[in-house]
Amino acid sequence: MENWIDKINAADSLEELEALRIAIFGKKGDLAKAFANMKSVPPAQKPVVAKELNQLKNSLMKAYEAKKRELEARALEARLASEAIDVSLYSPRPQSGALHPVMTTMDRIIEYFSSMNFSMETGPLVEDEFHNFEALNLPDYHPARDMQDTFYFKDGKLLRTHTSPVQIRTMMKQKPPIRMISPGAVFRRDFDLTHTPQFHQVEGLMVDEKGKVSFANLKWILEDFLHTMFGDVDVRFRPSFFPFTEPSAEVDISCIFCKGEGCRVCSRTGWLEVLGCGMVDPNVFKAVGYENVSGYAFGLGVERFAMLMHQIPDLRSLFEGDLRLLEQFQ
Ligand code: 2NL
Repeated sequence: MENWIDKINAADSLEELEALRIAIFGKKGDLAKAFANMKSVPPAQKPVVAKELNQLKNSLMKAYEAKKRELEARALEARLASEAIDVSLYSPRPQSGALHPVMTTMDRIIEYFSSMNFSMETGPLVEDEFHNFEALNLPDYHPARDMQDTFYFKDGKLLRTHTSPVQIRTMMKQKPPIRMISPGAVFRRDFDLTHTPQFHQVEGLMVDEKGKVSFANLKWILEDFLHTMFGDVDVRFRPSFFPFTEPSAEVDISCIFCKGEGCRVCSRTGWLEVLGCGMVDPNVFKAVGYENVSGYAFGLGVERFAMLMHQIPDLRSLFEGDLRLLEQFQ
């Protein structure tokens, strides 16, 4: 019985100590056996033996409890050490996405026109012929309505080919004055080096009582807008034609790559076309039920703006999802 104390003191793990507990204090353990042997002790000696046995039991208990506390404390220390977090440890930054350059460009365009008190309007991508064509002075024999350029559905509906139907819808539900932009996706059956079937436009429209909105107002705001977007560039207006504006103009900036010297990007002209615009054609106002008003409108392609602002040479790199391009815009 005596060396149990030594064995308890020498125990090096909680498992080892538990085995000792069962061997000493268990139902079939040494102490149980010793107490059972009391039967064969002569009655006169029983009190003395019983006292000794109880003292032995108490000292074994004490040794066991002390060892248990010690081993448990040691186990806790080990766990604290192994689970500790080193907050000074280097950790790589989690991968995070970023807005696509077409969207950040669109945001900058929206930001400019918001600062000029233009409201932002949106509308459906699936349109009808009236809002996408007829109301815009594009009669049904007009080549722009050709199956070649437009995605048609079986029921005669179509994917909008520009965001102008949003202006038509806004004019039909609101009275002048109107000062709005319509940013969004548009669709054309066109897919080659410089065209994608889906791209993005921002169009603008300002309408007020007849005589209040002039071509001079249009010229001023587009020049201010282009200087905000491209910095110190020259701006020129060239006469042009759109079915929905009269007079119409296309707007160029001096080439930002060669500063107007002439290079491959500007086809040696020194100029880059960036906008179309004009005074809203009276037939458009007739279609939406407006009388005695005048207004200007303009439209631009966001992909083209993004490419020029970030000097991206190939349109396709905007849509291939190549991380080497996208990571440059984090
Ligand atoms: C371009 C040319 C343009 C418009 C869009 C417009 C809309 C209404 C009435 C009159 Cl509701 N005009 N939009 C006007 C002139 C040009 O876009 O080159 N876009 C990429």
